[in-house]
Amino acid sequence: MPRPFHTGLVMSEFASESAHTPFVRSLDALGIWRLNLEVRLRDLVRFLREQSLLDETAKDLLDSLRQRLAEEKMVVAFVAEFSRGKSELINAIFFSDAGRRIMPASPGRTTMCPVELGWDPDEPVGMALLPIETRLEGASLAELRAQPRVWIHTPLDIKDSEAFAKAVSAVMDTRPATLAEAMALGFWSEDHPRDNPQRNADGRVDVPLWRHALINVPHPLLKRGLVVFDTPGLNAIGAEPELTVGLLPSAHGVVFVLGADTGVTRSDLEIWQDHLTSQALTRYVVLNKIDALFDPLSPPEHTEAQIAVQCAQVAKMLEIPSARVFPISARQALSARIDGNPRLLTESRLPIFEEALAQQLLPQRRQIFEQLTLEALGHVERQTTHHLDDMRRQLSDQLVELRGLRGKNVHKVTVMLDRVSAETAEFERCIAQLQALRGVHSRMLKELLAGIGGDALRRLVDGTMRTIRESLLKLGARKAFKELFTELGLLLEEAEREGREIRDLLASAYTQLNTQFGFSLVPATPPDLTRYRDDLSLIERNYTQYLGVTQGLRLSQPRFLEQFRRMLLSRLRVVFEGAGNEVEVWNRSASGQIDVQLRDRRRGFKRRRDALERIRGAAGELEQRLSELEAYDRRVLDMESRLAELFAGARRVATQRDFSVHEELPSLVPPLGPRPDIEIPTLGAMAL
Ligand SMILES: Nc1nc2c(ncn2[C@@H]2O[C@H](COP(=O)(O)OP(=O)(O)OP(=O)(O)O)[C@@H](O)[C@H]2O)c(=O)[nH]1
Ligand SMILES: [Mg+2]
Repeated sequence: MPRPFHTGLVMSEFASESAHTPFVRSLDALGIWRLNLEVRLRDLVRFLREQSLLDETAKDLLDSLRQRLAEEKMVVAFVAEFSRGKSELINAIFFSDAGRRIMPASPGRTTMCPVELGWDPDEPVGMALLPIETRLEGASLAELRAQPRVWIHTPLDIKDSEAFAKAVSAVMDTRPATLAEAMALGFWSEDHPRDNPQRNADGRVDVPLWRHALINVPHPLLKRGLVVFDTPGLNAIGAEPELTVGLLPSAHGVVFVLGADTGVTRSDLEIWQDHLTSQALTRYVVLNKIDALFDPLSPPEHTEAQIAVQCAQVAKMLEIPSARVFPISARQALSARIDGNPRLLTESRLPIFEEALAQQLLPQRRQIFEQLTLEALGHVERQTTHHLDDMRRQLSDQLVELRGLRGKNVHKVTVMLDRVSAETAEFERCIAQLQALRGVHSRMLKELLAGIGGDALRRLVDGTMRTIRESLLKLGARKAFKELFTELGLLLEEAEREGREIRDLLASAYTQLNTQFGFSLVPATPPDLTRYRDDLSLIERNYTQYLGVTQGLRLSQPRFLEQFRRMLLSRLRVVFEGAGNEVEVWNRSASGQIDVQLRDRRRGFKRRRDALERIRGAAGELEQRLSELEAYDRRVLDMESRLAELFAGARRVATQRDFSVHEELPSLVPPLGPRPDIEIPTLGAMAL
């Protein structure tokens, strides 16, 4: 069998071989779908901008959606007791194209720190290692990510897979440490002797050199937004709480690996129960090393039956349906892919597992994007339609007004000019009311935002931490935690109530402004914060789970408690900042609406006056102005139909179910050219 790849391959060659796996194909299709959608949204934004229909809020909304589409990551984490074959499995799924093992995989403890594989084009190709000593400072991983200087950076030569693998082998690095040091770093605990590492002859123990490794490589899959986490076996999971409460819960899929040679051991079961039973996780259980069950002296059916029995046992012990257990051989799969041996690959059963990943994980991601996109499109479409309807209404009023001037004498025009001046003065009286409204509105908004702001959060969290510190018993900690989340939920409820109050204020002010000054202001519904409440419950579940496990006891160490506090605060901040942003966008769109209408109306008055003055000066002006307005009216109609086409196109792509068929781009609407600088006059028709 010819070897399809030799060592020393170029990264771009990865794609051709990887493209055969279903996971890769689906991820690719998801990538293409996102790209198509991104193109559609870009066209829509361009058109809206050219036609001056893109206000700040719509722009923010569409920009952030496009950014999410372009940058959104899909995180898959591999978790298990040591030596179950996590790293080997990652090699088989993602790195077989390198023609060799990239992630180190060997008997015994191998991967010593969590390894995050991803691609960020703004960073150089390479590896960044975070020294383990950073644990002593209590800073969370999330905080340290933003400080490139504390990481050790090593460039990676991805063209040379030998050198690549050699550099990556740094994730195995350890160094001897005294017991006191190991204890301070979280690798030795008198309370959990079973988890402690073996002591060397000199009484010291080996501790990992690194706390976290980031590998940044332009692998085709990583380029499509996949992030893969390889984690070290047991002990380190407990020692790094961030893994449990931050990383694993936010992963889109978690692969739990068991060994067919060992079955479900007590420590496998502990990891499963302590870390992977949260409802929100999409979990896959892999029974690896089925090749170990192969017995040359027995018929193949015998091995087959044994695999089935083991899978059933695993399912029973983990309390999951047996269809969620995937028997595979990572080693066979890797070697089959390196050697280009399809029979061995089928035997390894890896493709069945990959198919399952592809079938479930990716459509889930797609659905989330679809929903976000449809919400954003709906919002922007309502806004632009409203704007265009308004334009047409004003145009038709103006046409009626000017048509009424046909055959009238100069005196009539002068009378009309006076009326315009009087109306302008009358209209400008709205300014005082608008200012008063703005004052009340911004005060209410400020109060709302302060209620869910960083200070409020910190106060609550710090209070809880004090209680936890004082009540060293786990029970007290859990109770304090439960209360914290009840309080946090109340903050969101209060924000919603204040949001409704703002809506009521705006609604009554708008009604008055509309009748008195001819505005067409519409109050928008305040944002529904349910999503953030759901996020809170998820965080609560993860943290409560963490407090419930043996590792929770580590909280009695001040350093871990501090790290725990920072992590919790930073996760809560993300939730509350999200809620705050949504409230702000909603409020900005309310004030934006007033600004736009005010500006339009003022321009309208000015244009009307200019037009009338021109008409007074020259007889031909009236007809010319009328035909200008008629042409503009046709143009607005045209804009409407083109926009409808653009929105429909974006929706079509967003809701496209079949990943593999991607619609031919761009049957795009031909350019309409920028909107001419004709101002549309406003205000209702005046009888002459
Ligand atoms: N027979 C057999 N051995 C395997 C298989 N998969 C992995 N192994 C071997 O099992 C050992 C452990 O594999 P690793 O990939 O290092 O395991 P790990 O889960 O990453 O372990 P840690 O990094 O220590 O947490 C290595 O020697 C692998 O070659 C398999 O499918 N069959
Ligand atoms: Mg490993």
